[in-house]
Amino acid sequence: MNSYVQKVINDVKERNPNEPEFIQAVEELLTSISPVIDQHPEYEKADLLHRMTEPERMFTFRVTWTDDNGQVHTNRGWRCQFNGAVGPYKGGLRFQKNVNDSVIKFLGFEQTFKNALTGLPIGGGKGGSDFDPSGRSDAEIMRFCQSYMTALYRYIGPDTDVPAGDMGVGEREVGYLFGQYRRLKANFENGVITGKNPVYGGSLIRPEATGYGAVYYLCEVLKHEKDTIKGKRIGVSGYGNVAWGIMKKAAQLGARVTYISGPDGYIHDEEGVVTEEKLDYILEMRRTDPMHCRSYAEKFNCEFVEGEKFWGVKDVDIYMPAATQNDVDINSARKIAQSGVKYYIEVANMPTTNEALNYLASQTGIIVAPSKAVNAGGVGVSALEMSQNSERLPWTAQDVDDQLKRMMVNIHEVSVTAAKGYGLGYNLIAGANIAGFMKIAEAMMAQGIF
Ligand code: 2IT
Repeated sequence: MNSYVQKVINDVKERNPNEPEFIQAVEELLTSISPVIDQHPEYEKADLLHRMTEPERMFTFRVTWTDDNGQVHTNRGWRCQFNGAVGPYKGGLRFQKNVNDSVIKFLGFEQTFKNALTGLPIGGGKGGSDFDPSGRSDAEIMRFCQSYMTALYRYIGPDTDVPAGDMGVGEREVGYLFGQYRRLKANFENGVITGKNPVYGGSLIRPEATGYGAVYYLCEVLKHEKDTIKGKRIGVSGYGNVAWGIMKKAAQLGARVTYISGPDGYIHDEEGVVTEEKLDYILEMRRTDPMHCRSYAEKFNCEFVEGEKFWGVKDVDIYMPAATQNDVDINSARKIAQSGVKYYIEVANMPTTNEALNYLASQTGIIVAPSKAVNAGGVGVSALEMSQNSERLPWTAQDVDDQLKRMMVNIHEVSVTAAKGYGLGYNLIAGANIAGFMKIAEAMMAQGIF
């Protein structure tokens, strides 16, 4: 490995000792762009890698709110404005108990390169809170969101930093957050946040975009392998918004999602989550009980395996981890390799440990696609939402979907080209990392030293 890359990885470890997820994301990216640094000594002179691994700005704030019984609670809020070299900071808010500095920082780092890959002018950011929304009433969620936005609104804006949803933040939360922003600023800047209801400026297809984009990207991989999506069985971990989009698009294209999973176990539905009734139930199950998917098996009379993950089952053609970070470790990866599956398409942000990812990509013959490329359609359509807001003209669903498809074809294409340019063959991980990195690197180099 390049010695400057090695030094920066060591320094990041030393500087961020309690941030394993952040270190993991940095190590993954820097390892893969090492050949680029070999060819660009000017990047070391400009100390580009230390600069790129330190957020431009990151802050925490207190979020106090009152529950329905009059009890006051105090949570911590975060916003990480990681890199603004190619556009206003852009990235979601995650409301989940396990959110901490490391999680926010890794997500902001990943977001920077993902957003660069979309080809649209958006920098990288992320935020959230350790607030646990489960079991909270609508009124509690509203008060929490209002308090959160009261602390944040001075530091964001349509040309500054544009949050969106992530885990625990959907259209309802985005609505409360935007309402409070509008109230505090006494204006209508709906480009300040994406993932809105279309009735006040949200984009059509945004709810589906991450999942649809992932399937469009998958189609490009299959095309490259002279294969087709028709008839394919897909195992998707998770059953959130992203997994739902995958199920819907897979069904439209003649494939089917036959395994899904939740924190409580996994479901095997050999017929696939393909009917409108089943797809609607996925959304309802998510809304009413985000921790359990068992009820799907009861309702549709299929197998439920309690407390297990499905990695390793042999009756699928494609694995798509779409739950959360580090869902697949080396043990799961070994089972996946033994299953004989040919495609491993990451969807959630950093769903695979580095050990597992390296193993799958280099020792198994499985084609591995990285999340920062595969899930970029979500934030890509968020950028299209920003365009619609600034032109004050909503686009049709067809317009958005066409752009999304083109974006995913392009992300695959630039990744393939970038990897080939460094003699790495059909390496989608290195390709995505190199292509995203080069865009950020060139923008930073052009803007002087800071
Ligand atoms: O991880 C992600 O890309 C998101 N949560 C979406 C971010 C966005 O700004 O739409």
